[in-house]
Amino acid sequence: TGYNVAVVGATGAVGTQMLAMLEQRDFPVESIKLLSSARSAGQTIQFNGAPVTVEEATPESFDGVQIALFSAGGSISKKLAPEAAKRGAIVIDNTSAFRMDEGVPLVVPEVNELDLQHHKGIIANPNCSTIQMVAALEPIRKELGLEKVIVSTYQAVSGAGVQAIDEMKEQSQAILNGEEPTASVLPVKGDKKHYPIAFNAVPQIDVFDTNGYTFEEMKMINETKKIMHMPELKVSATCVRLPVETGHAESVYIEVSERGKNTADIHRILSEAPGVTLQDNPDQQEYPMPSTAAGKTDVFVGRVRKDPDEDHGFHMWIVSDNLLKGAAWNSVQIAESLIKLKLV
Ligand code: 11C
Repeated sequence: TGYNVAVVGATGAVGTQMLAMLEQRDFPVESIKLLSSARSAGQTIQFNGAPVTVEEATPESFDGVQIALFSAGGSISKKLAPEAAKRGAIVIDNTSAFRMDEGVPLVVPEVNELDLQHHKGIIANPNCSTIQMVAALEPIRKELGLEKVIVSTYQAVSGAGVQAIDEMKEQSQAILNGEEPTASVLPVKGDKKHYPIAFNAVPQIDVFDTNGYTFEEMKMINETKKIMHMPELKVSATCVRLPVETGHAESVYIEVSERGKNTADIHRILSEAPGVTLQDNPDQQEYPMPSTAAGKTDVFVGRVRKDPDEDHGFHMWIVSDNLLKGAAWNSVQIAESLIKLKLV
């Protein structure tokens, strides 16, 4: 006995990891449907040791489906998630299509699992860079209060999909061969200009809003307030892409409400926090890095320091696998929470 599950975008960077997470967690799957755009349909993918053919996603694909995990881009979600919900499926959507909609819970289970109780058929999985940050900040907020967050990100190319990873590798090879690298995907597929990411750092993730921030930065700002139920929280973000394949890193400055706390207090809170691993031992040169966080489901935090001037200010370095806790694992974790809370 299990659930009829559909994965939309099954051939993509996140979809592939969703299947891996379902397998790894031994998720109770009665039947699985692998769905994609017409372009990727027809491929065969192994799931739990059996071959499954990828089908083109249509509204009818969701007849009889109980849990639908979407990660095939915002326009497919906009079109098909309501169709799936109409047919009785609970949609866990990994795109930005519905995140800020009022009736749609935006959930990181360690932070706001109970928001799932208010779902109306669609649940949104937050942006990867937001998820890892709020997972680390919520336990601090609970104990010390939180007033301000300033984050700078160091994001991996896998966040932009398989084509971006390929592009980075080809560019690296070209540069090592003494050739001129070409770029056609990053910073944003379809934008006016493209720059090589290999041997570079690009301060643009997603397109620019009219206020000078990118959409990725605005996602971090708006999603953080929604997930933490803190419309009044002061948040600002600068999002930067680095030539790292997997694992987003973030330098985060926070101001807590309580005065007179120190690094040891933050260490104690984080060492007890669910889904968080404290990795902070400067004596031993121990700190989180994308290379050590990739492939793991936890959020890793290190380099915790009290601000030299601000009594209630702290700095930290937060790293997590953007395809796992940032996407596939958080989505599967939401599905597990739905079962636990008897909402499916
Ligand atoms: C990136 N954070 O690293 C983006 C990818 O809204 O789900 C995730 C985009 C999203 O490029």
